[in-house]
Formats: sequence, structure tokens, C-alpha cells
Amino acid sequence: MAVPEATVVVAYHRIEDPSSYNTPLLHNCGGGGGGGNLRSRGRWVTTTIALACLLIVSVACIGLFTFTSKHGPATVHVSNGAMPVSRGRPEGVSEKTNRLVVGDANGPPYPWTNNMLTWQRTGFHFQPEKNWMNDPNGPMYYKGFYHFFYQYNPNGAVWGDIVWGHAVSKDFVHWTHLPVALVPDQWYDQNGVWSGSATLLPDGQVIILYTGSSNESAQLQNLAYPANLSDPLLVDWVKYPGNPIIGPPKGIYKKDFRDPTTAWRTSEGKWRITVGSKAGRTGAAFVYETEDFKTYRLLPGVLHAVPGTGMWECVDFFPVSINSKNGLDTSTNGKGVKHVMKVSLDDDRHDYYSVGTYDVIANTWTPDNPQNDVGIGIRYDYGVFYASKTFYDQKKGRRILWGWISESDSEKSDVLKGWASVQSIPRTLLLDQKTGTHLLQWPVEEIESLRLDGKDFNNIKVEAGAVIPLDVESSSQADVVAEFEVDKAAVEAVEVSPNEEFNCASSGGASQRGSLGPFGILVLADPSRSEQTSLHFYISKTSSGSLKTSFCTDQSRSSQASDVNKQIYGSFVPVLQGEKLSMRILVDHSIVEAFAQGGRTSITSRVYPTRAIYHNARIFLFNNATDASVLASVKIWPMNSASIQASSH
Ligand code: DQQ
Repeated sequence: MAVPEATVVVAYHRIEDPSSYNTPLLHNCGGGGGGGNLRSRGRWVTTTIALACLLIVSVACIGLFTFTSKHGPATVHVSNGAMPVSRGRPEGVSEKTNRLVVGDANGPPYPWTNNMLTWQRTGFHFQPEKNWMNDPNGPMYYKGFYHFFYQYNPNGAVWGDIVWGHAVSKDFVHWTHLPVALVPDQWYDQNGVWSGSATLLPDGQVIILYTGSSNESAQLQNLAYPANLSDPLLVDWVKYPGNPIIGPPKGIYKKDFRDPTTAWRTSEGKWRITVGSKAGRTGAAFVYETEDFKTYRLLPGVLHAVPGTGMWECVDFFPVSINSKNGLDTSTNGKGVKHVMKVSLDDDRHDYYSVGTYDVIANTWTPDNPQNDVGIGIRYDYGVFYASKTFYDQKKGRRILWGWISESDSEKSDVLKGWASVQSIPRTLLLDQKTGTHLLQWPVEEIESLRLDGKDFNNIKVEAGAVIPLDVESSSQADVVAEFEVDKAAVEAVEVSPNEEFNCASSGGASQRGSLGPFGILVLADPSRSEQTSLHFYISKTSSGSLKTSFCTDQSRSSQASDVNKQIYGSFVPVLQGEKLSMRILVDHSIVEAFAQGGRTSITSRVYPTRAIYHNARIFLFNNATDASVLASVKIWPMNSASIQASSH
């Protein structure tokens, strides 16, 4: 492809006052929560100010009414007492604030100290030096460097003013930050340079396709490419002068069309991409074909659609091998290949995938099992993990998954910290050839280079009801692997519980005792366990006598603070004949990434302890089953910190 000359992207000059992010906004249209909130806070407010406020609210309401009558029901962007300001939704993307904070996010916050907040920053996860980050964008391996781009707000610790941050690494562990790569400097991306993907072409060209939110908040797809292909750092980027290259298809609302994928090549030598959307409540992925990345043809039909799933963000579409342990390049197709589709559901902010078959002629992808269809079946992660993206690492022949891990504390705390969000440890992704339905996610092997001297705890019998401290100092940064064997006689003797529908989220967490669980590990626990975060298994016996295993986390006692999310979550995990129960946990200050059964099920949590920090962050084994002891073997490595350097550019 010959990409035409164009202007090199110039620096982006902000004109807004960044302090405006901290300005409390008056949001509600009349009465309700907003009125109450205003009243309780401001008995001292003078009549004049009250009248002025009323006027502002009325004008806002008229504006909202006009918007509503034009576009149907308006999205909620209110702060009604317990809820923080809504970010993202009014602009036409998924919610970018944590709406699940327990307690009153606008009330008196927990008295966080600098010491506590400083502890929350991670030691070996990817983070910008400061400010807000969200989706991973355009990951690729180029001339000896892993490139990582990300949605970034250079002006504050909340979502807004989105540009593409950029960093490089030789090993996925140590990173160097580079200048931002793409900034909103054109009418078609004035409102933000949103998510997109990179494609490496066989002739050495590098293509980035991204969504621009235009001056009118229309979601338009755009092309960018490196200014200098001989620069391995790819510091300067050029926007194609013919942008935008694709607009929303007929009948699709302008704010429902975004996040182009990496392109794949068909046997005819043409390139295809897919872009997520929705029609009514049906999530859908449109496919475009191109030969030169400048002109595109919308193919008839859709790659796939699922009623009731709402807007599909950050669609990902890639092949996996059914018989080898290698990842596949995105264009690979044919015998021995299945295709995975992943969608990020705008409505619930979870990433769902499904394994299926791609018919390139019919331009359709069909899930192997409709019950596991995208948006209704299996998730990459049962905790906090969103807007993920994979790429093929041609250096090591593997597919790598990145996911955005948002905060689950209050926005006020994020502003105090001066940063928000981390990225998952990149995960190697393979089809689980044993189940055929699941993918196996595993932290890239390079991360093991940070392991310091490990300590083994072998064959420890954990009796029913026991909690056993593991003698390791300070586990704020740790890699933990554990295996559990449940007493077989007890399993056989346990009564079938035909009506027991165990569910991590609603069945009571780590303190709720059942015959065969919960048992597992407590991390980020202080010596007296006034704070603790559990990762545990729970086994239930079904009416057929078979065992069903769940892998869960319980954050309900993770922090003394009231203004953080403390949900309990998890999912069933397939455990096959002859397999021991196993888990791996990466603890890195406020993020805990956990993988069960070799990565068949994973759970990522954000936790914000107030006491279980620094040298008080300990690890325990526990068994809260009533009828069975478990034999546990655990290895714990303290983890070194990664070096994350500022750019010299
Ligand atoms: N984030 C981007 C969008 C995408 C969303 C905006 C997902 O392109 O749909 O920051 O988090």
C-alpha cells in the first residue's frame, strides 16, 4: 500500500482549565436527589445564589429536553447524592466512573492518608506517570519493541480529553513512556481520539485505525500511520488527509459505531476489519473490506449480532489453533483453526468471548454453542477487566491479551492520588483444548523475571474452619501459586444438595460455610485480619452427584474504608477428571489478578486496604468448609518492581 504524504501530527494545546475537573457540578433537573443534596450541603446558601442555581438548572433542563426529543431518552449524567458524576455516557461511550462505590461517594470520604494512597500505586503493572488511562489500543511488536498505546487524559485523573498515550518495552515488564502518539487536532476527532487497533502489513507498513469522536460527537473511523518507518520507537504519527475513512452505516446512530479491529487478510488478498455497533438493543459487528486502507466497502449483513446485548465496544476477532500451543497471526484461517469473537458490553462493562466458526464467504461468525454466545456466555474475567484487545506477537509466536483495569474506589480518591487505572499484566491466550469452550489466559512468562527468592509451603493440612498464616514478610508485591486437594472421603460422604445453586456473588462469600468450601488464600490481610481479600474455591454436589466448582473473590472485608467497592464475585470453573484445584495470584498493591485451573477462569480485583499495607500485607491459607479438610501446597515469590521510565523525547 502506498500511503500518501500528510502533515505530521502537531502538538495539542489545551485551552480548558484542568482544575475544572474538581469543580462540583449541579446536575439534577429539579427536585429529587439533586435538590436534597443541595439542601443538606448548603443551608448557608443565599437566596440570590439559590435563584442563580435554579436558573442554571432550568437552562440545563431545557437543553436536556431538546436533546431528548431529538435523540430519544437521554443518557443519565447526574450526581444524585450517592453517585459520582457520570463520565463517558453523555459523550456516547460506556460509563467511565465507578458507579458501584458503597456508601456515600459525595458524603465525607474516608480519611485517606498520603501513606495509604501512595501504597496503592503498583510496582509491576503498566501505568502512566500520572492522570487517567483507559482502553489498551493498537498493541504490536515492531523492530524489537512491544508498542503499547492507551486511552489517556493528559489533563487529569478522570476520563476526558482523550489522546493516545504511548510506551515501549522489550519484554512486557520494563517500559519507557514516549510522547503521546495521537491527539485531537482535527474536526473528525476533536472530541477525542478513541480506541483502535494496529495492523502490520506484509510490505512493512504499519496501519492504525481509530475512532474519532468528531466536533459533533459522531463516531468516525480514521487512518494514521508512522511518519518514519525506520524509527523503531514510532514516535511520530501522521493522520491520513482523506480522513474520516468510514462513517456510521445508514440507520445507525452516530454515537453507536466505534473501535475498529486489527485487519485480517482473506484468501483473495483483500483486508477486512470489523466495527462494533448496535441497532435497538441488538449488539452487532459490521465488516468492511479494503485493498488500500483508504477506501472501504461495507459487506452485506453483519459478522454477528446478539439481541438484548446493547452496544458492542472494542470488538476483537482472532483465530486460535485447536491442536497447537502457538498463537496465530490474525489472518490465519482454514483447517485446525477456530475463531474467537470478543465484545465489551457497554451496558455492564464486562468482556465476553465465545469460540466459533468464521465463514469468510458468507461474512458470518457462528458460535459453537449458542448458549455461550458473546455477551451472554463466558467472560475473560469475572472481576474488573474491560475494553480488552489482543495482538499477535510475531517475536514469540503467541497471542497476547491486554485489558483495562479501572479503579473501584471513589473518583475523589483518584483525584487525590493523581492517577486512575492500570493495565492487566499482558496475558498469553490459547484455546483450552480440553474444554474447547474456554480460553486459557496466563501472565506472560517474562513477568517471572521479577520473582525474588520464593518460599515453599508443602502439603499443609488445613482443617475445616482453620486459618493458617504463611510466614512471608510484606506481600504487597507477590506471585503466589497454590494447589489444593480436598479430602476424598469427605467429598464422597457429603450429602447431595439438589437445590443448592451456588453463586459467588450471592451465596455469602468467604465467611459463609458450606460442606465443601469455601477454602483458599487470603491476600492483603493484616496480621489480625481486620482486612483481608479472599480468593477461594467452593465445591457443590449436584443432584446427579457430580461436583461443581466455583472460583470467587470476596472483597467485603478488603478495606475499613466505606468509599470503595467491596463486591464478592467469581464464576464456575470447569475442573476436569484428574485435575487438582489450582490457582495463581499476582498481588501488586491495589490490584490482584487471579487465575484458576491454568487460566480457564480469571478474576481481577482492585482493593484499597487501610491497614493491610506495606509490612502489614500478609498471606493466609483458610478453609471454611464444615465437612472437609484440604491439603494445600503453596509457593510465594516476592516480586521486584518493574522499571518504568519517563521518555527522553
Ligand atoms: N473507550 C473509548 C471508546 C470505547 C470505550 C473511549 C470503551 O472508543 O468504546 O475512551 O471503554
